[in-house]
Amino acid sequence: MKVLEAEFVKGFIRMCSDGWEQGWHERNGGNLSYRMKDEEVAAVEENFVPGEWKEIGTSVPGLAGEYFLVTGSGKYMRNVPLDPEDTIAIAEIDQAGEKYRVVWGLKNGGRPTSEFPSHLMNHEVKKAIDPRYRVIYHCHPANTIALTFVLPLDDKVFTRELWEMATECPVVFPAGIGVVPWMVPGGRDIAVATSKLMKTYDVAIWAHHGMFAAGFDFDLTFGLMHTVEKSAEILVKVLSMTDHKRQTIQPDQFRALAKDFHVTLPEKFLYEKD
Ligand code: 2HA
Ligand code: ZN
Repeated sequence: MKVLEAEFVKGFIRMCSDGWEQGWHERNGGNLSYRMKDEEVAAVEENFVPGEWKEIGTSVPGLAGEYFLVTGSGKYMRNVPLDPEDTIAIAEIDQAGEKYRVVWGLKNGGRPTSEFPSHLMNHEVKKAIDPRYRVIYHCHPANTIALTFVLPLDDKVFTRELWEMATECPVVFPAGIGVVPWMVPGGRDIAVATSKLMKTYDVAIWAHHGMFAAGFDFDLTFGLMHTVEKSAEILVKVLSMTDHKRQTIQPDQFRALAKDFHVTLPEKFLYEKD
């Protein structure tokens, strides 16, 4: 089968254009990766032309031998649907989890996203928790980023404030949201900090930069990002009108919601406010 005919590739490309249409991918901002299933590798491997092995820049032994569909460094999300063979790639991880090689795509050269170390370390953590996790998505959504200038950079505050903005939020991200303070992007340190949060959460906010989300498939991961950013948009509107909410969802109301919707909401987020 041709790579571009495979359903997982079509889903990946659609997610890139959906993110662009949301305004989350100015210039070459943001990146996406997908850990391929064995049957998906088998269906397209006849097209593979392996390139040189290169250092990942970090170690991911839990991903040895895995294949990833990933956006290219410096590539624009808005161009992915127009020319996927130039903008995305399939990369294979070596048996030590130290190196990768491009086996398809990036036909005009280049390498996987500059955030490949963060993506892979997040994938490694998520795969160990539940092998159904396959998607890691990074974007630059304006409202979430705006909040990192006014809210304390604290998991508890971000989670609680975003939960309060839309009743579906605690059901969509019951584990909460992690926050990484400002760090230099692209390197191992920010990858380590993010993957540590991914042990607990499916969402990590990078202060003054953007957001990472993890999920089982494209719909769930895009939907998660969309829900968090929508909630952030409502909070930005509220904070633009007033610094005081006249009414909001209360801790006991969250507890009642958790019971009916069969989710566990950690008590650390249901603190009493002054
Ligand atoms: O340009 O978003 O964090 C890609 C990025 C880097
Ligand atoms: Zn970024």
